[in-house]
Amino acid sequence: MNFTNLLIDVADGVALVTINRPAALNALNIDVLKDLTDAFSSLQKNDSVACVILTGSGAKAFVAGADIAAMQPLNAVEAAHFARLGHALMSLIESCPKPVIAAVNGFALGGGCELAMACDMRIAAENARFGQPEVNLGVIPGFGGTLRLSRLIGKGRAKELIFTGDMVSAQEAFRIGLANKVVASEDLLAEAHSMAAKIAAKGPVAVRFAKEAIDSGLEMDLDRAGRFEADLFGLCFATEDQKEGMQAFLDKRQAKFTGR
Ligand code: DAK
Repeated sequence: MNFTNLLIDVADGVALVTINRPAALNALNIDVLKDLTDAFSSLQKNDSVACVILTGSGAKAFVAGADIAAMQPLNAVEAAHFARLGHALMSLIESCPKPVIAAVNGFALGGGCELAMACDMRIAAENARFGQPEVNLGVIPGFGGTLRLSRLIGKGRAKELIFTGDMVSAQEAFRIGLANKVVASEDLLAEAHSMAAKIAAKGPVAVRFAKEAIDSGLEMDLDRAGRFEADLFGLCFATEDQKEGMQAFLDKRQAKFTGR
């Protein structure tokens, strides 16, 4: 896979996807959105990939937002097209059958914060800054920020961040549940790889079902969500991994999962 705006490295079941536009702090223009869409479409079908890490190149930014220079002249129809591309990408990442970890190595603003929130987990370097500063530019978050931020940190805090456009530090992001953990900048990728390796060693079907149960379950009432979880639990028993996982426990040995 070769992309103009991305670097992709696959090793030991983990794909590292690096957005590579450091001169513009990895801002998302149409080409980056399309590259990311193609990359995730391909990675989700790649059997040698169990987990994906998404990060930005350079020490300063994960993604400093949608590309303001590219957006400024858009008319309403073009802006809606741009927003749809962004929404489709966020949904693709969110519904990716493999867990996606955002390794946030600096500014995650606007579309960058939205991209990080579409990932399953966010590990923040201590220099990370999160925010939805769109109101400073006369627009609102356009790639699902109003939806995902309020679901992640609650309505009141999401409104405060979106209405004020304030940035929060990595520590504050951790405190309010936007970041899963904060690590020293030099340890960021090692931490992300360590989490990814831990996940990659589990039964891939079980991890995928767990992601589905959490994401879809949160959008249902408890009754339906409970039945959905029970169905997915039942489906696990149609896999070789369930037999192997439980047999390995009984044999007091490490399970060897195959994803079947
Ligand atoms: N877009 C384009 N270029 C950007 C950029 C961005 N979002 N952020 C930074 N850059 C560029 C700068 O222009 C500069 O380029 P040169 O001047 O060197 O050519 C280079 O990156 C380095 O940036 P700075 O010189 O500004 O670096 P500083 O350290 O001084 O400041 C900063 C870093 C992150 C605080 C600052 O760059 C900044 O405030 N950037 C903008 C952050 C921001 O507002 N992000 C939100 C973008 S709006 C929608 C669809 C989507 C969206 C909304 C609606 N619809 C279609 C409905 C989403 C909107 C957004 O994401």
